[in-house]
Amino acid sequence: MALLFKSSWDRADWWRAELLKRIPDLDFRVWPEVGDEAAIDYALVWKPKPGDLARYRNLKAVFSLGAGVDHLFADPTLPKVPICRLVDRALTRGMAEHVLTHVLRFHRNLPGYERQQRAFEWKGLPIKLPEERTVGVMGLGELGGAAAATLADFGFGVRGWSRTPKTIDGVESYAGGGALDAFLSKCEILVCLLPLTRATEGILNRNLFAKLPRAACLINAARGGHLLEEDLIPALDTGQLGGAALDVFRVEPLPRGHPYWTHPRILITPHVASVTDPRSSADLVADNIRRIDAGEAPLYAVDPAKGY
Ligand code: NDP
Ligand code: OXD
Repeated sequence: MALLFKSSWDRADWWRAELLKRIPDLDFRVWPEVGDEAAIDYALVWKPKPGDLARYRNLKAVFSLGAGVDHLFADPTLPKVPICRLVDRALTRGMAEHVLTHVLRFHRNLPGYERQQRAFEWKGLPIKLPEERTVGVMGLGELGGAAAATLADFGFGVRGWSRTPKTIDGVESYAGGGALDAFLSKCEILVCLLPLTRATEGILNRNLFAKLPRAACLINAARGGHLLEEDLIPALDTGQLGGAALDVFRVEPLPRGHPYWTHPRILITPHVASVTDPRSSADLVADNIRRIDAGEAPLYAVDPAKGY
């Protein structure tokens, strides 16, 4: 069986080594050395160009090299085969770590101390206990659910928002559009871990910011498309938002002249909140290949109607 690998970000040699350990007879092909297109059974891809996948007419499934599948559904010619996302304990742990790091940074007011240091100022800033701080997580799936649980274990007051209600120890669940305002009303730190779909595109906008407590901080580790870019700086400059930690952007890498680079209240990381590691992620891809070959349904196939 043949698998086509295409990504300008992930390491083909690492994936080849990890997948061949699990399926020694796998014919692992790296784009553009595709060979006979009709022989390709599986595609393992990150951000293929629209139209790229339609040429492989015997595809049995498409595997995303990430948890998100928005990069695949952006293609109107996407083959009608199972589209599987990555779910992996290392990816989940990495995201929980990213979220905890940034929540603690805002919670302990490190941005304030960085500003004071530049002004040679020696002054303690107000401090709160974690249980006096409310953190809200938008999206309580594999990643958001684990991040929320980690924050709750740490002692924060945690609430989460998802499409359907959730039961997670220490996390107050808010579900559906009707509960969004109530959810937002107490979030001093807001974490976005939603998938990018038609329903969530641009959800982080000035109307939403206005519903947060004043000086709330934003952590966006989901997708750049969730944020209405032009609404962020005005919200920071008026003090409605106190700070933003952004890992994802509409255009990546973030263009050199973009105002986010130099804004004093924005911290940028280059889409590294949690990075796919083939040493663990190859388990699911190999498992799914075996399942499909045995006529079974693959794991973590997304619902095209929902888009995630
Ligand atoms: P999941 O599909 O497991 O979870 C998605 C969550 O969002 C679910 O709780 C779902 O609700 C909720 N949701 C979806 N649509 C809506 C909506 N319209 N209103 C309210 N809630 C909604 O995804 P993951 O947790 O695995 O991943 C989340 C995203 O994180 C990925 O799509 C990707 O964009 C991003 N990501 C970013 C990385 C980075 O390094 N920056 C790394 C990996 C992922 P319900 O449970 O009710 O269905
Ligand atoms: C992902 C990502 O979706 O890396 O996994 O953004």
